Formats: sequence, C-alpha cells, structure tokens
Amino acid sequence: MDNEISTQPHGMEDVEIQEWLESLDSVLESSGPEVAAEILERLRAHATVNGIDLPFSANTPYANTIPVRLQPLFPGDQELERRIKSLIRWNALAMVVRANRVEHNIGGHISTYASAATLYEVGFNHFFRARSDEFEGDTVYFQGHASPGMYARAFLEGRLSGQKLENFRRELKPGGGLSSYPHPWLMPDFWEFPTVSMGLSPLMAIYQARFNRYLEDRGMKPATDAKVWAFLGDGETDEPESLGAITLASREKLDNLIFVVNCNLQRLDGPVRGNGQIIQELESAFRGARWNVIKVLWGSEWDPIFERDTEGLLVKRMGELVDGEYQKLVVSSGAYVREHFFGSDPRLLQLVEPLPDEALRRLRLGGHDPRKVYAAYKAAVDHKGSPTVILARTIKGYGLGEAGEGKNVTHQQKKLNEDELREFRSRFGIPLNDVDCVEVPFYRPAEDSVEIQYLRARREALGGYVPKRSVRSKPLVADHDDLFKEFHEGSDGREVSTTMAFVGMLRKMLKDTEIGKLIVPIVPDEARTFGMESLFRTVGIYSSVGQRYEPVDVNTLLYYKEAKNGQILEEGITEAGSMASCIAAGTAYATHGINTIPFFIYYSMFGFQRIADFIWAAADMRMRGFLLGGTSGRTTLGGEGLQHQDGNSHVLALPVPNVKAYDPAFAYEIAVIIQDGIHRMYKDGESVFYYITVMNEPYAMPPMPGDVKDGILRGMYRFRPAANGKAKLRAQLFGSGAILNEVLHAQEILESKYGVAADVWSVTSYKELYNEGIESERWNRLHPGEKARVPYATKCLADAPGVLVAASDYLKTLPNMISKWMPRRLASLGTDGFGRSEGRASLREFFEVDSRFITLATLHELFVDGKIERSVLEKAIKDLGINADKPNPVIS
Ligand SMILES: Cc1ncc(C[n+]2csc(CCOP(=O)(O)OP(=O)(O)O)c2C)c(N)n1
Ligand SMILES: [Mg+2]
Repeated sequence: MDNEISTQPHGMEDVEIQEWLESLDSVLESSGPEVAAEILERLRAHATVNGIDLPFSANTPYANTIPVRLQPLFPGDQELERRIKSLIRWNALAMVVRANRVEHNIGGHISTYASAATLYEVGFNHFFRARSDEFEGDTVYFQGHASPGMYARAFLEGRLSGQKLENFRRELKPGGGLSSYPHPWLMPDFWEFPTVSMGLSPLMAIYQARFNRYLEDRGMKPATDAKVWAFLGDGETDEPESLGAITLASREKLDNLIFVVNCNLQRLDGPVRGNGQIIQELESAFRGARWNVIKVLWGSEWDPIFERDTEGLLVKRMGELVDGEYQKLVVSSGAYVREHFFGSDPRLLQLVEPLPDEALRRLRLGGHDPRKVYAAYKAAVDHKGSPTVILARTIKGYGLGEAGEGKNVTHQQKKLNEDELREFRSRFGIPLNDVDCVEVPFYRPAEDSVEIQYLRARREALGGYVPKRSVRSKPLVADHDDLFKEFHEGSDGREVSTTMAFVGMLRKMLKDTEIGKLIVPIVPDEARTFGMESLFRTVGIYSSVGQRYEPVDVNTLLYYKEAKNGQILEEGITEAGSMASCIAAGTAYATHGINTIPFFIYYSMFGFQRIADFIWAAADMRMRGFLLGGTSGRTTLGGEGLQHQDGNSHVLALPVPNVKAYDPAFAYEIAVIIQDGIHRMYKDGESVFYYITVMNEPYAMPPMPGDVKDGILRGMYRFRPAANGKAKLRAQLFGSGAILNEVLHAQEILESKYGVAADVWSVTSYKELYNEGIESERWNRLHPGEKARVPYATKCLADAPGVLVAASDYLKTLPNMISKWMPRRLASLGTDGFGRSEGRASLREFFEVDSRFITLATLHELFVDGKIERSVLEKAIKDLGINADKPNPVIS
C-alpha cells in the first residue's frame, strides 16, 4: 500500500532509527510542530538535492490525524448526548420500519444514518449555528439518505409531529407526510438543499462557500465566520462532480468550507474499495488538492494501545489491510479479530493481551466516538487558509447487529424482525418493554425530561433549529419600465443579434439603482462568444485576490480586469460549476435574504443536455434567475456541427415544472420576458426561473407592433398579418427564434408567387402554450358542469383562416405538442437529427426549415385541402430548387 511506513529499512539498525525519532520528538517538544515540519521539509529538499529519490506520497499513515495530546476536552455531557442520540437512532429506525409495515416496499434507509449518527449529533449539539436576524448561520448539506435521522431529531425538538413521522414517505396522506429525501420544493420550511442525487451537493457546497465570499468581497453582506458543511458518503465520492471542483475550493482558500465524508467503506452493493483503501485514496486526492485533511479513524479505546506501541507496528498493520478485510473484521468475533488482525505479529498480539475478546470486538471506530469527532470539527472550524475534509471511519448499519451491521445487504435493510428490534432496543437503552418495542412506537421523553431540556438548550445556544428554510429577502419595489422601454423601439434597421440585444439589456440593468448591484452575470469562459467582454472592464471579473498581474491587454479599452469587488463570475470551462454558482445566487433570497439575480449565459447545447440534474436540483430549491442559452438553434449556429448545434434544449426544458422557457426572435420580446420575470420572481416571490434562448444571427430588430406583451408572455401573438386579408388562399404561419425570419420570408414568397395570404405569428414559448392547454383540458374534465375553458392557442386562432404551418429551430415535437388545440391540422417543420458543420443557409436547407421549405409545406397543406392543383405543387418544388430526393436529416 502506498501509505505503508517501513519500520525496518534494509541494513539499518533499530537504534539508529530510534535516534532520529527521538531527535524529532525533542524538537517537537521544545519548538513545536511548525519547526518540526520545517525541519522535515528541509531534510526532504536536502535529500533530493543529494540525489535521493523520494517517492511522492500525499498520504499520511493509517492513523488519526489529531494526536491525543492535541485533542480538546469534550465540552458537552457525553452520557446525555449518547442517550439523546440513541432516541434519535430509534425513531429514525422506527420511521422506516413502520412505513414499510403499512405499505410494503415504501422504502427508506436505516443503515446510512445508523453509521452517521455521531457525525450529525456532534454537529447539532456543538457546531451548526442557525440563521437569525443577527447572524447568517451555517449552511449544512445533509446526506440525502440520512434524512430519517434529521426528521427523528426534529421530532424530539418538537418541530415535527408523530403524525408527520408516521407518514414518512407517504406525503399525500391526510395531514401531510415527510418527503423521502431533502426537497425544498416539498418541505419549503424545512429543507434548504436537495442532496440526494449524489455528487451534486459537494459541488454545490463548494460554490456556495465561494459565493458567500463573493457577497462579502462585494460588500453585500458582512464578513462572518459562518461555515458551509457538506456531509457525503464515501461511495458518493465516485461521482465525478464530488471531487470535480476541489481545487477551486483550495485555490480560493475557502476555509469556510468543511466536507465530512462518512467513510463506512460501503456503498449500496458492497464495499467502496474492497481491494483498496478509500480513506487513503481520498486523503491523497484532497491533500494533493491542498485541502486540510483530518482522518478520524480510531476511537478513544485504541489510544492506550497505540501508546504501548512504541515501534509503530500497529499503524503499519492498519495500513496493510484492504477495506474488504476491514469490513470482515466488523462482522467478526473478538477472537477472529485477535487472530486475523493482531495475529500477524507476536508483538501485536502482546499489545492486546490484557484485553478480553469482547473488548477487542468493541474497539470503536473514530466516527462513532464523539470525542474524536468533536476534536476534528473543532480543528476544522479553527483551521485557516484552506478548506477541510474530515474522513471519518464508521460502520454502515451501526447497531443493527444481525439485521445488517457491516453487511453488504445493509443499505437496503428496511425491516427488522422482533428479535432484532429487541436487540437494538437493548443496545441503545430505549425504555420500551419487550412487548411494546416490537410495535416500534415513536418515543419522545416528556418535555421536562433532562434529554429534551438539554437538546433544546444546546440548540438555543446555537441560535435555533437546523435545518430550517425561510425567505428573508424583501420584495423589489420599482417597476423598471424605463429600464426596458428603449428595447421596445427596435434597432432602426441596424442588424443585431438577440444575444447582442440581451447584452445591451444586461449592461443597462447593471446600471440600475435598484437591481444593478443584485445582478450576477455568470459565464463559463464564453463571454467573448456572446460579445460580453465590454463588461469585463465596466463591472470587473470577481477575483478574491484582485489582480496580481498587469493584464496583457491593459492598453486596450476592454482589458481583462479582475477585481476583488468584480461582479462577473467568470467560472472557466465548467457548466456544472457555473450552474452551482447560479444556484447559490438564485437562492440567496432565502439563504442570505439577498435578492441576487443570476444571469447565467452559456452555450445552449451544454445546459439542459449536460447539467440537467443540477437544473432539476435548482428547480427543487426554488431557484430564481435566468438561464440564457447562447448560440442556440440547430441551424442558427453555423459551422460548429453535431456537438454544438442545439435543437434540443427547449424539449429538455419541458419536464422541469417551474422553468419558463422562451425562444424569442426579437429584442423587444426579450425585454418583455426579462422585465416580467424580474417582477414575478423578485416582486411577487414566485418560485419560477427562466430559460431564454438567444442567437448570434444578426438582423434588424423591429419595434414592438402594438401592445403584444401579453401574447409574448403567454407564448404567441400575431406579428405580421397578411397584406391581403381577402385573398382566397389563406395560411397561418408560426415561427420562433431566428426561424421567424424564414417564416416572414416565406410569407412574402407565398404572397408574391402563389397568391397565398399568410398571417405570421411569433411563437415565443411552446411550453407555455402546452402547459396552459393541458391545464384547460384538466379543468374541463374536472368541471363538466361549468363553462368550458378554451385554451389560449385555440382562442388566438379562432378567426384565423387557412392552413397551419409551424417552423422552429428545435424538434418538431414542440409545435406538435399544441396541435390538438389548433382548429385544423398542423404541419410542423423542425430540426430533428444531428447537426452539421455548415453555414446557416445550407443548414436550413438540410433541415428543411428555410423559407422555401416553409413555402412548400404551406402549398402542400393547401393541396391536401384541395385548394390548389398537384401541378402547382410539383412546379413549386422545381421553382424553389428543392431536391425531393435529398437525405432525411432525421436519420442521416
Ligand atoms: C446519482 C445517484 N446515483 C445513484 C443513487 C442511488 N443510491 C442511493 S444511496 C447509494 C449508495 C450510497 O453509498 P455511500 O455514498 O457510500 O453512502 P452511505 O449510505 O454508505 O453513507 C446509491 C447508489 C443516487 N441516489 N444518486
Ligand atoms: Mg458509504
């Protein structure tokens, strides 16, 4: 193993080694650990210069990081805390067992909390500070599968009723229940952070800690010593997101961040690293990333044994075992431990000779020893200059005995038989008799019991209860009409893209007296792509250390300006990290009581497609703000090809219930949507957020044609009616985003060449139209006796004659979704298929969404209706230059 420490180098006398060790001890004693470390560092450098090849190892021995002599006194009443913890253990278990008795297979987890109880209880009793008007409070990400423990504690605290616990995982029962995992959407007064999709919370916690610093550096909140705690599973660390941003945390010196990894060495199916050591692996990863790593491996019972082991044999032996073997020891007898662990060396056997087998079995692990856990937490909160990770060894299913302690099946254990329940009851001293206990009742001591009094007193001392979510920000007051009005005017013939128009709005918003400071522009290394580089200079890029270098372009107007009070979060190439920043900014209205308004702009293909699960978590968290899908549209982004061209994101935005998705074509549409969005989210407090696609195709922005605001927001409005409303051949054409221009062009061709008078509609949001349509349908189904509601799309088209044709730069399924509310058959054109590296015109031909194909689709619909001859259609195909035998873009 790479952490192996040799106590017997070749040819070296024990006495020589002993001398070196004694010298170090004496330095340690006389001059302290800093000097000792300095000497070792110098020795290492000296050795390297003299050609000694020292292998790199980021590992320390398989031992507790904090030596006994540096362990602080435990400040609490350990016995009382143990009793409280036991009651929480019981109620957490009871919740799961009871729920599964009522409804088979309702699920739930016992063994995760069983292993983590001490890790949480030390936090609750001594560290986690609540949010209050005076102090922002600590931020805690609870491991999702441990939620029964959090509920059980809130029950003892008197915050959750027995009825609620009874309905764990049965949220729809009368009186309500408790959600399986932390979901702010479902329990908005309790949970703050959804953590159960593993890997998301570690990354979100890092960016949360960084955002807290950003708010401080920008003078938006006072600097405090508040911490961000994230509790993770050791199996969870295999998710790439878990460790994906750890270098950011150390680079930014986030000493306000503490990870606690519950190293029970198991995940769902079996050991995390049966053939290795997950703790050592994580230690080297985190130390390599320059985190402060604290290993909490062994409980206090081991301390005297270590003390007797002057030769370091025990640590060496501990470093030799792989996790699969450690897991085996957990489920084995004391005699087995003696033979297989200590039996490898007679000197080791001698160390534990005085201990009976039973004592060997009960040698506790560090993560189950409150004194060791307290010492680690204390060291973590006192540590300066880097984030801390605590690697705490525990046993999965601790206390479950035969029902699953340390066994591979333990993660799925939800039912205990009568004997197992009695055993658990006895082991943790729950005051229930043999008969009562098999009913698994919830148990709460009387209000005036010492347990409840202590628990309450501890929480009072720490400012109140955790977790608890509340919205503390005040609504905005201004109407912002002046801010957005200029964008209703159009660009006077000047060609601009919607991206440029948006950036213009952003620039103006940044200057606004009410919202200017609150705007948080976020970019993952794409600001130049979107023409946002002018903002670098005006509002600066946030950097916690300011700018330590003279930028290469300092002599230019738009130089790369980093500043401590910079407003832009330039995240580098990480959509996941940028989204995590967006989440922190978009939930600050609750976390900090500050209405920060994130505008996260990115390559649209790398949003819903790449980081959908973070967006789902943002939705759960009631995030507010704006996601801007830049360079969007499968045929509007020329050149980039298959990977970049996005015709998907509006479809992928459909399942997220509270995201409002818009595909606007013109500047005034964007202005209307953003103004309305800011009002809905930050004045009216709605739990929605926005997805707006913006494009890079330049064209003249028209002025707003009358008051169409309502239509823009509801999803469609008539943009340009037909010139000759009396014509015999009529059509209604629907276009979105940049494709609206193709539709407008088709309108002209149809009129001038084929005598077809078409109205053109801008469809800003198929999602809005669809949601309103299904809502009307549902209402009608449930209220047959009342006047039927007519969907908005149906109403729009009530007096609109002719055939119906829709074209968008996204999948055809978008227009098809609303076709049933249209008065007649709808022909849909869209961009299903893989993109190509090509120019816009060729792409639109390839995907059959250009003005010629829209013209053809319209003529074809008229032909199907018997309004024009086949020959007209055939001639049109020729005249329009359409190759009828071209490959089908959907599958080519
Ligand atoms: C992204 C994701 N994949 C899979 C799961 C299903 N799952 C839930 S718990 C679990 C095992 C957790 O192991 P670990 O992280 O070690 O936590 P422990 O329960 O051991 O503390 C798995 C695979 C999930 N919740 N999220
Ligand atoms: Mg685990």
